[in-house]
Amino acid sequence: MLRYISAGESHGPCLTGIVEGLPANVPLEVEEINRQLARRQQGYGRGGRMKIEKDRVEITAGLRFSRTTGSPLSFLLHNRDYENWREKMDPVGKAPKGLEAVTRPRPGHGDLAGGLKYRQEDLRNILERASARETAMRVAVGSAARLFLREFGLHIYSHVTAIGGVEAPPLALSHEEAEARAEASPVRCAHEGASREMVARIDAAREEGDSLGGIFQVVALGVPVGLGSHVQPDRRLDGRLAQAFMSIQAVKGVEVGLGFAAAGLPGSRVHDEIFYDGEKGYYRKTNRAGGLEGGITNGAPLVIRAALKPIPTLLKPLRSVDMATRQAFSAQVERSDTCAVPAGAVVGEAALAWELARAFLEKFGGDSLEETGGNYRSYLEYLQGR
Ligand code: EPS
Repeated sequence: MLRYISAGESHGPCLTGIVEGLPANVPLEVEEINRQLARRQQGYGRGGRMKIEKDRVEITAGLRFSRTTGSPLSFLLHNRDYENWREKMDPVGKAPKGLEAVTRPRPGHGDLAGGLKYRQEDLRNILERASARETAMRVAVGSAARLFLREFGLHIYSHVTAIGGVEAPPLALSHEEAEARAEASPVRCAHEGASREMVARIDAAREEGDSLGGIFQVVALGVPVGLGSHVQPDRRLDGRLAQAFMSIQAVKGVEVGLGFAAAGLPGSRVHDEIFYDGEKGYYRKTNRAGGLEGGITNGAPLVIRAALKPIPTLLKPLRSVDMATRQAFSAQVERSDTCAVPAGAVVGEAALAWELARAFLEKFGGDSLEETGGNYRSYLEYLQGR
């Protein structure tokens, strides 16, 4: 069983992640994990915090000479910003005199609900962990999962399809080309014209002190038929992916394949007809299902989209109520991201990698990479004969 848990506040000393269940002998290049962390920090529309941080993972357990040993892996990401927050965020000792509590919940954040639920007078104790800073660790552990999947030829990429109402037209590009163009775009959008418009829309929103949401698509290639299962709700891979994507901060909707568009089309234009060829075996001419049928991967590329709401920390004031005085106020904020959709796409890649690695290990098992590989190859041989 592959699992992980993380801890860490946005302005605390560090984020910590423990991963258990990756087989032994998986090559994990720390530089590759760092490359993914850097990708998450980029994207037009990010705010001042990203100029402070330069995320690099420190792996302190479970890895020896760049190979997993099968023991739990321990990941550490330092928050450079902690230097500026030491007084307010020290995990030990006593609160400094005159420490100002956060009592003004920001609409759209977990502040109010979390503060009430956990009986916190200082909402910082909620917002620090609710922050999307946590996604840095999701990318670190997702990148380890991705390196494992790479051993079996799986590849994941993403592109942004909409920001602030600017929609990229549907692409008639190969996966390779879509990926290359997205990587070259400041907003991870594979359509050049739309990419420029998105940048302009972000500039306009920043001027107005507003924020923008959008949609990103994540694709996994080389996924074998048979990951996930139809037999229980919690084993359906589409359900698990929905959870993994919905739990990314600011994600408000998830689609698989045609997604919501399927609701408005007749069945004859939704389902992917099945064909057989002596060489290829079973195949489809379309992939409207997005690679999942019955909660099981069907061998086609996995296609997941997620919609992000605009970041709720606005420079433009929104009305709220101070929890200390119950008085109405409207707050001005000093620092925020205008748009985090490109970063969200990179987090989405990590979420997909993680869930696929889990499903892969459930199907093929193995305590060492060699054992997993042997099981995988024997399954592929069996499929050859079908
Ligand atoms: C975030 C607020 C901003 C973002 C942060 C998420 O941080 P700060 O409050 O320090 O300006 O930059 O994202 C990250 C730190 C990150 O690494 O992505 C929030 O409130 O969710």
